[in-house]
Amino acid sequence: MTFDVTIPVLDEEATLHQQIGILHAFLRKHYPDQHQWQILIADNGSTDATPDLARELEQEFANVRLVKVPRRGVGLALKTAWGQSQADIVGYMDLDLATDLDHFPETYNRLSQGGCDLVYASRLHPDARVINRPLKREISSRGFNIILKWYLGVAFSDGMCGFKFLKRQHLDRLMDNGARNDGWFFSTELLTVAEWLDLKICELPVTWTDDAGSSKVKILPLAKRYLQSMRDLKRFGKARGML
Ligand SMILES: Nc1nc2c(ncn2[C@@H]2O[C@H](COP(=O)(O)OP(=O)(O)O)[C@@H](O)[C@H]2O)c(=O)[nH]1
Ligand SMILES: [Mg+2]
Repeated sequence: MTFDVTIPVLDEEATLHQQIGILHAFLRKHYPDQHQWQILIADNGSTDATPDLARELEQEFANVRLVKVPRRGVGLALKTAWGQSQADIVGYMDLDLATDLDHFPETYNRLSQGGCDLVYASRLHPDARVINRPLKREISSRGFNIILKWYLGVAFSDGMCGFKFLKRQHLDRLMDNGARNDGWFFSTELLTVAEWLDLKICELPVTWTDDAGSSKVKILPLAKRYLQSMRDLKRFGKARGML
């Protein structure tokens, strides 16, 4: 099966070249056929040298592509990149490669032959290993997922982890049924709507190494937006009779 790995980026000039190099070398080693896969760098509104560096990476590697997105937002970046994709499997991971790359082959196998429709990384499964996570992120992540379970009645363990892959054939249905957010909440919507649609969702306990210093996430404003988005999603699901 073919696959596209999307990396959403915003002002990542300091690490873009190095991290894409690591990812490309890893994928090349495991999937030597360079026509089987692409890396899509989805940039929306970087004001530093990120787009120029991404262009250089396009020159360096035949299967790396820059996807330019007109407005800000990780959800919008992913929807744009996946919308242009022709691959059987689409998904994303964070540029900091916080989720250990060794989980990718297992993800691919479970989608291509394991009967899974969507595979997501979980940091909250008892078998996950989480390294260097600041206490406030750990607490907010657990709290957020508890609220999700209670408010939306979902069964998945970790809505926000930046490592998810799915069969592209399901994407339109997911988006038509509520996975629409332009921001970070899109990541959680994907799992929620996949549950509503009875897709086969597979949880992957992962090794996750936080690089908290580089995080762009501001917890309080984000939490407020999440809560609003949760309410909108619940309304949408109810109106559609899915919940
Ligand atoms: N396209 C896009 N990417 C973003 C945006 N904000 C963050 N990112 C990227 O999303 C990924 C995760 O960001 P990060 O700050 O590490 O989040 P954290 O690990 O949850 O603290 C990185 O690859 C960022 O470059 C955004 O507004 N648009
Ligand atoms: Mg990070």
